[in-house]
Parts: sequence; C-alpha cells; structure tokens
Amino acid sequence: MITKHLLAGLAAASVALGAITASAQETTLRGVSAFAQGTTFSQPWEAFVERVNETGTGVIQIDYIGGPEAVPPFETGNAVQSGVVDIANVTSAFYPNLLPAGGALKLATNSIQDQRANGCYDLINDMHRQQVNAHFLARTGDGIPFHLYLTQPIDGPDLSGLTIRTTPVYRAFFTELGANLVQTAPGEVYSALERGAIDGYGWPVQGMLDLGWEEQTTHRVDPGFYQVDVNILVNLDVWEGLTDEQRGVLEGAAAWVEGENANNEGINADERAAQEAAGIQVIQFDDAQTAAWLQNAQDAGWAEVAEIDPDAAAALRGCLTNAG
Ligand code: 173
Repeated sequence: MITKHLLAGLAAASVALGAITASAQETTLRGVSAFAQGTTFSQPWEAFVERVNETGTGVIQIDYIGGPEAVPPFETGNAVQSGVVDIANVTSAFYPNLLPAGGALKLATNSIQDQRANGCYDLINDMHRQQVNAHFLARTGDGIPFHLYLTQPIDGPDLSGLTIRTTPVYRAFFTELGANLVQTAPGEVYSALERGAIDGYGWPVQGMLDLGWEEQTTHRVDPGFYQVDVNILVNLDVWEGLTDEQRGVLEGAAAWVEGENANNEGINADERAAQEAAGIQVIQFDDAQTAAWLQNAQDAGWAEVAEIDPDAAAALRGCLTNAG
C-alpha cells in the first residue's frame, strides 16, 4: 500500500513537473503589423521583433506572419482582442471600435518616456487591458507629426469643396476645416489619388515616399500637427500566461524600441528634404494662420475625445500634455 501511494504521489509530482517544464520552455508568439511589411511604420516593430528573437533565444520568439494581407488594418485590434494573433503593431486610429478614447494618444505633447514616468502609461495600459483585452507593451512614432497633403494648392486653412482621405486621426480637424471626408486604409490611398477620387490626404511627415504617393501629390501643408502613435499590443490572456523571464524579454525590447523614437527628429528632416527633391511643394501659412491651424487641430482633437468619454479625456489630457 505504501508503495502504491508512493507511486501515485510520484506520478502526480511528475505531471506537475511536466507542466512547469512545459511553461518554462521557449514559446512563440504570432505577430502581425497593420502597416505593409518593410514600410516606415512597420520598421520599428520589425526591429523590435529582431531584438526579441536575438535576446529571447530559448525563452520567447516572435513569428512575424505579415502585414495588411494577413489581417486588414482596421481589423488588427479585433485580432489581438480575440487572440487570432498574439501580438500586433497598430495605431490607435485603427481600433476606435475597441478604444473610443484612443484618439487622445496622438494629442500627446510629451514622450512615452514622460508618460511612463508620470503614470499616464499605466492609465493607457489599464484602458487597453479593460477595453481591448490587450497589454500596451510599447509606443513608437513619438516626434513624428501628421500633415495634410494635396493634389492642388490652397490659399488658406479652408478645405471646403475638397474631398480628403482620412482616418480617425484627422477626422475632427479636417471636418472643422470644411472638408468632405473619405476614410480608407493606407493601401487604398494611391488608387484613390490616381482615380481622382480624393484631392488630398492626411499622413505623417514620414513614409509617403515609401508608398510612391509623391507621384500623385503636389503639395504638403506645413506645419505638421499631432504626434504618431504606433503601438505594440499583446493579447492579455497571452501576456498573463507568460513567465516573468518571457515578459522581461518583451519589456527589454520595448524599452529599446521606445528609445529609438529619439531618432525621429533627424528622420523627419531627411524626409522633408527627400520630398522636396521629389518635387513636393510646401504650403506655409502666415504666422497668425499657422498659430490658428495648430490650435484648431488640438482643440478639435480634444473636443472629439471629450465628447466620446469626458472622464478619460480629462485624465489623459492631464498626463499627455505634461512633461513632468
Ligand atoms: O493615415 C493613417 O492611415 C493613420 O492614421 C496613421 C497613423 C499612424 C501612422 C501612420 C498612419
């Protein structure tokens, strides 16, 4: 009897040990990007994946499945939420259905490092955990402004009579300026321009040359406004199931890729020079119009978030516009 009990005990112990061993083994996450592979807004994510795969050997790896051909951009948030994918590179503008107040992230005037220091990161992460079923792992795109690009010049900040391609990033501001808006994924902008279906589009200062849009673009309006947020999200159940060591590899790569945001100012300058060389002309308003342009952008953006979720807007505004 004693032997029998001992054997049973040993068997139970080895099952438990087996489970521990299995969970400590290398795990592989399936990841996608909402932006085309190899293009500007996939590049930080791709460098992050490489970093995880180098530093996480034997611990955690990422299998980068692909871009918008794998999951359509506006479906990427849903894919993370449901666990169709484990990890994704996506801007909050592509998951407003899940995080309606996410439009605040682009209104930040401070950096993700400031947000980690002042508690804003925790607030944003909690919102993602509750509303997106995702852990907010990293933010890239800091320091990259958005612009209005056109196929014809304009005299002042008035877009009435023009049809402009949008996403939730530009919607409130361009509506305020009187534009007719058409929402498309980035992959549809070129053909919309080619068909003459749009007179312009919103896009960051970086990346339009990557996509060949300079062939269909004559002007960029300066100054830029807002600040890109392209975020790395991990399905929450997957995140909770990782070991501390596995999470540590992801967090180490996240801190590294967020540090790379410091390069954006220099890259922005290179992109402006390359756009000029490609024949893009800059429309620069006078000082009063420039000040009004920037103020309108910010006011329209915050008004939109406040209408959706006044409490979240107030809390986020406090910490996204405060470098301390
Ligand atoms: O214009 C867009 O498609 C958009 O919203 C966006 C957001 C972040 C980076 C690049 C584009």
